Amino acid sequence: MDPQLIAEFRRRFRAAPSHVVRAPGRVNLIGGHIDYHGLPVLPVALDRDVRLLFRPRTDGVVRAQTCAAGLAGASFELATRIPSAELGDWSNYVRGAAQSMVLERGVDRGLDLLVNSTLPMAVGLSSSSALAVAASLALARVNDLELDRVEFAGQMAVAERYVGTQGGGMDQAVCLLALAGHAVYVEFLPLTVRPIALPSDLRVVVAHSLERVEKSGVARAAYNDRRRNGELALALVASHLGLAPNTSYGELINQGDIARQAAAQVLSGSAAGCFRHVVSEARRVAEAVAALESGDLVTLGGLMDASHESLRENLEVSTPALDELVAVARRAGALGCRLTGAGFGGSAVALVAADRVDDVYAALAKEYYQPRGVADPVSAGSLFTCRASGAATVETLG
Ligand code: NG1
Repeated sequence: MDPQLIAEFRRRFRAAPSHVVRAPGRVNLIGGHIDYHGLPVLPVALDRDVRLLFRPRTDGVVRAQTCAAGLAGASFELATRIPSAELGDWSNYVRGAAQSMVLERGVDRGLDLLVNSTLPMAVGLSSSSALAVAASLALARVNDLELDRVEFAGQMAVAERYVGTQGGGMDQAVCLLALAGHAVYVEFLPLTVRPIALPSDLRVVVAHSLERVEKSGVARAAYNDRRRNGELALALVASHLGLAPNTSYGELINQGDIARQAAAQVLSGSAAGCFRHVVSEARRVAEAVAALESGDLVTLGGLMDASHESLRENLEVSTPALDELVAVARRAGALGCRLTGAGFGGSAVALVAADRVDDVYAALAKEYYQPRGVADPVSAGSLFTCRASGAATVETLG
C-alpha cells in the first residue's frame, strides 16, 4: 500500500487506516443502454480503481474525505434517510451506499474513509459505481457482515439510484464479480455472470474523447430519457400484441418478427429509435459472445462498430467528437470501436490486435488528440490499454 496515502489518512483523521478497498472501474465491450431493460451486456473490469482507506468508528458517523483536488469532505450520520449533498457532489455516492446499507443490512457502525482514485472521473468508466461499491464494502467490513456478492450487486444497482440516475446493474455487477483476464457476460433477472477468457493477443484500448460526462447535469436527464422512451416503446408494442403489461424486453424479443412488425406499426420518433436500438443491441451481444468464445475477433469487432452506429443513429447518445474518435481508431486498424458507458461524451473502447496497438495509438495521437491540444495522450491519461482485472477486494492493512 502506498505509504504516502496512509500518511495522508493519518494526517486527516489522526489515526491509522485499518483496511483498504480496491474497486475497479469498467469498460463495456458491447451492450450499450440495455442493462436497464434487463438485457445482457459484456463488460470488462479495468486495472484502474477507486481506493478507499478506512477505519471503523465507535459511533454511527461517516466521515468521508477525498484526495481529489478541490473537493470538500463530508460527514453524516447513518440513518434510513440520509440527506443528500447538492446535486453532483461526490459524497452522494457514499451517502447512497450508506443509506442502502442501513435499509437493507441494518448497519449502525460508522467509519472514517479516504478516497483516492486511479480511475478518471466523469469519463464513462464507472468511477461512480466503483466508489459506491467501495463505500458499501467498507461499511460491511466494519459491521462484520458477510455478503453474497451476487445479491449485493443487485442491492448496489438500486442503491446508486439515490443520486438520481435510473441506471441498470452492469457496473455494480462487474465491479463485484469480475475475473482477471476475462470479460464478464452479465445477465439480469435474475443476475448471473459468466466470465469469458480474452485471447492473449487481443488488447482492450480505452480512449477518452476529452468531453466529460457530468452525470448530475444534462447527461442525467438525457440518460433517464432514453430509459423512459425504451420503456414506453416496450409498453406500446406489448399492448398492441395483447401481451401482459409487465412483459420484459427479453420476452418480447422472443416473439421474433411479430414484435418487429408491431413496432413498425405503433412506434414513431424517438420511441421507435430506442426500440430499434434495444432489440438490435441485444442480438449483437448474443452474437458477440459467440464470436468471442469461438475466437472470431473480426466478427466481434464488426458487432462493436454496428453497436456504435446504433447508439449514434437510433439512440442518439453519441457526439461528433466520439464519432471522430471511433472513426480514427477504426481507420488505424482497430478490429472494432464504439462509445462505451452512457455516451454524451466520455470514452470509446477499441479492440485491437496486439501488433496493431502502436498504429492505433499513433493515429489517435496525431489525428484526434494533438489537434485538441493534447500532445501526449498516454501520459495525460486519456489513452490507455487495460488489463482485464478481477473484482473489488478488501484488504487488512498491517
Ligand atoms: P456510466 O454512466 O458510463 O457509468 C451508465 C449506467 C449503466 C449503463 C450505461 C449504458 C449507471 C451507474 N450506469 O453507465 O448501468 O446503463 O450507462 O450502457 O447508471
